[in-house]
Amino acid sequence: MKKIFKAVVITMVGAFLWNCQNTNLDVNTDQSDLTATKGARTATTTPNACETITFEGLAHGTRISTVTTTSGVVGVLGYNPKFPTVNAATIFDSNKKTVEDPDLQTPGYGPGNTTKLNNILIVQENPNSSTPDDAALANTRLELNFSTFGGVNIYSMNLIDVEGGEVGANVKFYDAANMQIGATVALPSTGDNGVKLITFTGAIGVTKMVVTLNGSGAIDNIGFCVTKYNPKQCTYTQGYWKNHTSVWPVKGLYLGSNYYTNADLIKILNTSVAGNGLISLAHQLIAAKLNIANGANPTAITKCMSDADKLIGSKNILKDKVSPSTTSSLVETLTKYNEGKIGPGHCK
Ligand SMILES: [Ca+2]
Ligand SMILES: [Ca+2]
Ligand SMILES: [Ca+2]
Ligand SMILES: [Ca+2]
Repeated sequence: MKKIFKAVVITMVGAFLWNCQNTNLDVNTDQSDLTATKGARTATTTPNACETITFEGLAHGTRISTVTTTSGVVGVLGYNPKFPTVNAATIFDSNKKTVEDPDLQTPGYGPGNTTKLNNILIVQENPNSSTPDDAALANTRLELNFSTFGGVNIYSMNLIDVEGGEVGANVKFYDAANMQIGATVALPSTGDNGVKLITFTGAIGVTKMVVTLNGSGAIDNIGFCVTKYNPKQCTYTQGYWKNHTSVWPVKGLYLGSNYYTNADLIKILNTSVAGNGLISLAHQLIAAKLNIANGANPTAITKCMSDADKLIGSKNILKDKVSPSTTSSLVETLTKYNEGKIGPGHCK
């Protein structure tokens, strides 16, 4: 029964791969099968395009769905599992010592809470109430969506009042293809009324940031820069990367849900295809990911890469086998990207 199901899934995946360049196709929003693409993109950012979302200029209790920055409008969503259809993202003025939430005051009595944060962002406990009050519920989350102006590099955030049983809070970053970027970042305990500055590395090309608060708490000061892919960062073929392993910009890569070190990846590149679609796909996917890690703009193949990672799933490249017809359209598109026929162009 399980085998039949697997075969059906592979056939379905194979069928929609034919259109992997078609950006009209829906992105799979089922996050259960998202795989991490470590090997941080080394795209550059321009310092003057960097800014911080402070949530200032809005009244205590304002329900918000967007915040305007000089780079563009950022979508804001607050998810409260008790009121799943209501956007519960709410401004809380932390200058106030409220009856409901004295532990959200800044400066305050908690560890590291020495600076005025003014407005902070909470998930409202009861969206029908006009009194701002953070929800003490598991799986409340705050999402920031940067997709209207492309990818951003998220470098820091303030976290407020995450303590005790609330530990388990985390941050996830997603790219334009809704693929998770890097690993889930576990958030530390701040202590009661505590404030911590959380810094992120490798969160580049982010279109959506999801902060899951495992209870009451707040966030502020989201530091980001607009990701600028260097237009001169052209693409190289898989043959180039195979023969220039000393200049690889990563220490390893995810192919599907498995992580491979550079030694593993070199072994894969030196394995002949021999009628195995998984190997031919891995050859082009490795080259594409190395090109992107090297700063090449991934826009032309983000959907294809996402499809390729989904198709590979938990398969072991060096042990498993897939029919070449299942992977051929993906291989073709990734090869076009690596050879410069689509995307930023081949390196001169
Ligand atoms: Ca603030
Ligand atoms: Ca509360
Ligand atoms: Ca508290
Ligand atoms: Ca709390």
